[in-house]
Amino acid sequence: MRGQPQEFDRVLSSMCTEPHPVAREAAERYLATNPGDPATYQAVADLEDDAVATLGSLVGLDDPAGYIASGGTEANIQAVRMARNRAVTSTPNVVVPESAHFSFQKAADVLSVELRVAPMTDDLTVDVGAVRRFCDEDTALVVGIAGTTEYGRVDPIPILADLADEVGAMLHVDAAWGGFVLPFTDHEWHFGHADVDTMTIDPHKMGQAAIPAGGLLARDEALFDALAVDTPYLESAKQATLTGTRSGAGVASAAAVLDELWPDGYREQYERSMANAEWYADAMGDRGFDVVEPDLPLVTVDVPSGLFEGLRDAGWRVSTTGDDEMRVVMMPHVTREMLAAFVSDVDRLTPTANINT
Ligand code: 0PR
Repeated sequence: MRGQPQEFDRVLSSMCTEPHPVAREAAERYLATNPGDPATYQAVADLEDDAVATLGSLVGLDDPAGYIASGGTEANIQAVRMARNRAVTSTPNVVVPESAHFSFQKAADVLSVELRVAPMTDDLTVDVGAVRRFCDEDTALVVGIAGTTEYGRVDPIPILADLADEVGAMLHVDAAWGGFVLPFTDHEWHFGHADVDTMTIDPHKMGQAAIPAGGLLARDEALFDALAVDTPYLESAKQATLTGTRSGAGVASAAAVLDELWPDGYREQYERSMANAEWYADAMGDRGFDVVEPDLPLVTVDVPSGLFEGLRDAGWRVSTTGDDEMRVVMMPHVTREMLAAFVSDVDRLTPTANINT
């Protein structure tokens, strides 16, 4: 077999990270199990129940319904599918913020729903006035993002919940990345803060589980009825997941790491990541760059394209937003030493970068 997986020591824009040691160990042990067939693979099905129960504690739900999906994309598609299948109209629409992850475009495409994209305000959260204008009697779902992919911002979830309620739509919160840091902030984002129906929260991002481990949660088990199909040749009668055979490795790793880190380990990680975000934002601000101040541990900085290319050439795995700002995500593998080395490369490359742009 050719090649080596990349090291994480220069990965700065990914939302994935090195799995926690307990996640890695559990993934390996459960590699050959299939939670899609719980009657045969009972042990991993029990672990999935544990993982969902702990995710419930993160998001203010006492009795959560849900499952470990292949990732945030599947969870978002399923949330749209749930709302579409429950809607009474034959021409359903879904109102999403402009900051929504591109998985909602995939959802709209495969599910034939109309996507109405509401712009952001200057604070990089959704313009609720626009959401209000876009909602009508055909709106099946309103989406809010709790930790946007590009800027780490949190939409006003309680206001979106009220707007959804006014038109009889469901409310989905995409906390795929933010869900493991938001419990340690003052934001109002979860089932306990507002009338949220469904949520995406991915253990394989900030949760430090092995890939694939996304999460879809719902306020009520009955909501999953809209997704269930009959499974005549399995011992379980119905299946509400999108995929059939699923990764027992992902499920077991999520259960193991949630058990290990919730809440104290995740709190410590949040504090470390946030301190790194503030340190890096200050360092770049001091050098005269335009910095989008971090709210969650994700920092976006406007840098000249020549500098960005220079950093890529130096081996840094960085990427940009749609507006060409360089985005650094303070994942657990991102240390202060890494950031210091990165900033010193910024210093080394800055004169060249200025000449190139
Ligand atoms: N929702 C939000 C808010 C996301 O940020 C993402 C992914 C998703 C949903 C979709 O999740 P899955 O990728 O698990 O289906 N955000 C990252 C992005 O697109 C995903 C990513 C992760 C990209 C690691 C690169 C990478 O190395 O930027």
